Amino acid sequence: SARPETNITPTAKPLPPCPEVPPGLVGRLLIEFSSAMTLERVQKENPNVTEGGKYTPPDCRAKQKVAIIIPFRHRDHHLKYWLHYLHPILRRQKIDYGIYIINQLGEDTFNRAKLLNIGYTEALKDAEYDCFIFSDVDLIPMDDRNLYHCYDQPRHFAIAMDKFGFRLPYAGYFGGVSGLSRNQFLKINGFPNEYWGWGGEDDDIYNRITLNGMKVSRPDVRIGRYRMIKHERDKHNEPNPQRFNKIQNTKVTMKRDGINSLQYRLVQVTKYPLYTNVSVEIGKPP
Ligand code: UDH
Ligand code: NGS
Repeated sequence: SARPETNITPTAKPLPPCPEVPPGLVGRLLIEFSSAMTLERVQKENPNVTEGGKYTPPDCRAKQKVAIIIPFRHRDHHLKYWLHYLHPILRRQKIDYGIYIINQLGEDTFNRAKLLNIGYTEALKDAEYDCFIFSDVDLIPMDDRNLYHCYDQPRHFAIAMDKFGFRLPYAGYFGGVSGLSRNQFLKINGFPNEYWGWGGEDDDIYNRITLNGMKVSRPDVRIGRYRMIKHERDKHNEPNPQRFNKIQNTKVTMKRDGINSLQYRLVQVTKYPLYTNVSVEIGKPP
């Protein structure tokens, strides 16, 4: 019998799932910050990154959609290197991702963890992300086997930084680059909003994770290596004298201070070719 010819519409073949171990990884990388870098060059080298700094593997279906969140103010020089190194690494890792720069407007005291909470919130307004990776702008992985996706437990990626002699500075260190799934993030009520200035907010996040019955997951020390771009201490991010006291009280404060109490003013969202810029007013310490 004749087939109904009108039903023959060409349908795209469904993509296979991305392999657990991406085949194009190269392992150890040479990372340096002496050659000049421009956004034009990075754009030319990454033609498949789409507006807002997004990328989806063309040949396989990634299990997770990953938002990469960077707390930011006055670090354009570092951002160029970060984009130069990370876009190709993430592409080889077959990550389905978007890059979000959370830019604190004004010159009041910096607040890293609050910016990260804003990044989580704003990224979810943009797309249905499953996984959130929080990275300082000056940290570049030295090995592409350090896969930027989420794990069964909250992940600490930057475990062997050059400035610490390629070791953890202390067992509970959770700074630099970390990653939580949406569920893991909500389980700890997100991050604290009340750490103004430098220090302690990463320790508070570590406390939240362990107090909520989770454990930090880490890569092998030979793989979790990082270079930090050397720089002077920033203005308006002085060490917070309250930090030692505050990290003693996470168990109490985490219930009221977190994603459930986040307040800020969204001023502008701009989609650039290599990243999405989210500029915000976050207030100042009481
Ligand atoms: N950040 C900014 N702008 C700032 C402050 C911080 O973008 O003004 C972001 C940036 O992503 C940075 C991250 O927040 O990587 C963490 O900043 P930090 O100051 O807490 O940490 P970092 O280790 O510097 O980069 C600490 C002071 C180092 C002084 C060393 C002097 N030799
Ligand atoms: C701890 C800080 C952390 C910080 C870590 C590494 O002492 O926030 O040092 O700092 N905790 C407190 O101050 C309570 S670093 O050597 O990178 O400047 O991340």
